[in-house]
Amino acid sequence: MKRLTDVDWDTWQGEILATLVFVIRDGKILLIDKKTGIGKGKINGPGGKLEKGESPEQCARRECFEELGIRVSGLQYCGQHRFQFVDGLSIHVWVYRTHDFEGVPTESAEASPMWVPLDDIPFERMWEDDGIWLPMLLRGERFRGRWIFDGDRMLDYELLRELNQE
Ligand code: 8OG
Repeated sequence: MKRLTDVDWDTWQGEILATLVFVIRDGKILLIDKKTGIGKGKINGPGGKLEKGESPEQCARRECFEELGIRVSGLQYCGQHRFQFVDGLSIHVWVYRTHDFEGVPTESAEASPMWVPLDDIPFERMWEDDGIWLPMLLRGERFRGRWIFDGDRMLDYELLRELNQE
């Protein structure tokens, strides 16, 4: 499995369901140095796996609180990604942005927070795909991505822009 066409996307279901949240305020984006889990050592937005019975939005809020101690609200849905790894792992990720939160982002066992200027995002320390779709999120465009990864290495992808309608 190396290309998008090697996967039957009609029947594809992520074995892991997860979320990502990007808080943007005063020209800066809130990122984390991820200390555990998938993508440990990379810079990312807060987020994580859905728990049983949880909606993606509930998961997004819970993860922001668990990882950084902040209460986010006003989450705007930005898009979805389907990640297929060649070893069989598959992850379906719902992505949100917001500028509303309460509390002070604080380091936890899972994450260390950083505010980064929007024109200085450290893409070289992030997942390879982020440099492709995060600019769309910043422009307020909605997206739908499908990606093939071999470990950290991106092998193939398709990124579509969606109409901004629910
Ligand atoms: O629970 P855990 O933190 O391990 O969940 C995985 C997190 O990693 C989840 O927030 C989704 C996120 N994630 C991937 N792949 C990618 C990716 O390619 N880019 C970004 N930005 N995040 C990813 O699983």
